[in-house]
Amino acid sequence: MNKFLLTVLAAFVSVSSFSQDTWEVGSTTLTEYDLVTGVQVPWEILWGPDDYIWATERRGRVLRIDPATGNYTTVLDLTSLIPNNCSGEPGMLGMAAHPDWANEPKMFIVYNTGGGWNVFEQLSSFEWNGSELVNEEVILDNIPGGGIHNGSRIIILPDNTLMMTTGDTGDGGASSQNENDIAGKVLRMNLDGTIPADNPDPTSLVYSMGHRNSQGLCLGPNGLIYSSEHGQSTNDEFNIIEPGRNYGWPDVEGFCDQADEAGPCADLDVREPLQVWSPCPAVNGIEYYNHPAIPEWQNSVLMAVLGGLGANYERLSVLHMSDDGTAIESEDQFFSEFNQRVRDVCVNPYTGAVYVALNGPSYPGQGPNIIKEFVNEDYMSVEEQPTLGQNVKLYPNPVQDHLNIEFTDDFLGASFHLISFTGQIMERFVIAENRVVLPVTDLPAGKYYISATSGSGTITKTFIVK
Ligand SMILES: [Ca+2]
Ligand SMILES: [Ca+2]
Ligand SMILES: [Ca+2]
Repeated sequence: MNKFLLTVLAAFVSVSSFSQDTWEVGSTTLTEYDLVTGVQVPWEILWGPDDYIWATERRGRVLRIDPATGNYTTVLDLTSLIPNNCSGEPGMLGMAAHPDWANEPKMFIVYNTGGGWNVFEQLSSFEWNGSELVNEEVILDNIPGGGIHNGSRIIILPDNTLMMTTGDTGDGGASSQNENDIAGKVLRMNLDGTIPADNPDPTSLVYSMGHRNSQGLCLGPNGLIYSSEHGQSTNDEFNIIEPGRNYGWPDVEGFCDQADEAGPCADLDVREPLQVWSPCPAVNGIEYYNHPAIPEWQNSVLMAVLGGLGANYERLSVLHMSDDGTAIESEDQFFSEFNQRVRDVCVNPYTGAVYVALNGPSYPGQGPNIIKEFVNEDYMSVEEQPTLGQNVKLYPNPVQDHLNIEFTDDFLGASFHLISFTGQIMERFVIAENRVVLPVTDLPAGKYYISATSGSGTITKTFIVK
């Protein structure tokens, strides 16, 4: 038996012997894993064209994560440019991959610079050279920014144009209704930042207007474009984005259902949302789900929900769509038990697993955070993915006396840290052998994680002391 097979077999045995948390979704059982622990406010997570998960951290870093092992490397670090010590809403935000990755391996990334309320926003592309993102090219700069309400999600449309949401920068919505201001809008541009000839106004990047602060954007079926949008204190919205339409803010919030909204609704021909939520639960990243691995979630939009300022409503919402995608028929809610702001979601196209980025218990989010995986293992066993590169395994888990930690060869001579669940480094160890036995009898009961780093990247693994 060769070494690769042995590794796969060992992985199978150790995974199946763990007692992991599971979640019932109809007749499907989802098993929960901590893919990565100890990251700092993961904002965008996406499944990349290279079959890695790419994540922005709001503080200004891009991580590239092996979904099979959780091994990650930091491939871009702009933390020195991020406003306000990376502590507020501005930071590194949305990201999308170039649609022709094989020939043009580039990531498009939105980030803020400046400080205080003197904040700017820009969209840049970076080239992937196989180990990091380099050669920044500015696609669009001087986008108005603020201490709050900077958007911004980006997606690539099927016609290879780029769509970007911008926030009203906290100006009360003056920019949102000013067609000459690119704040408070959905923008559409060619990949070099120029204006597509078939935009609603061929001299403007503006695709739709009257937005407050949209932080969710995804493609649906039949060419539909979905967007989630933060309301002020009521009327979080879920919209279908249509060219040249006005979405009402600040004259109209949510539906055209108040006496004083009748005038602006008619004058601006306001496009009403599909659904609203009041008080605002703070709707965020969205992804269309149609994978057979979780049949109960097919033809739905998975929507990350931060929880609102009172931190009462955090969850992953599953919005079940009508057959034609133009209406929400019902909503299911999951994972409010974590009491964690849910920021974004992405999907493994092979296994149908869903990844969820958590941002801490309260506004505006703080680390250390987890990116969790929820997978139907009955489905995954049909379509096994090979384990690539370095790995770390812990067992037993939960543990009472001695934790066994197995490291692949890359880690020999490197070190690992034992870290409390709130992020304090408790101890550092040098990795001299493939298997390390860590006595845990002196540790108070609770959750911990280890973080091991070699030249090939970092792996974090969570464990529980009983
Ligand atoms: Ca995403
Ligand atoms: Ca609206
Ligand atoms: Ca209304």
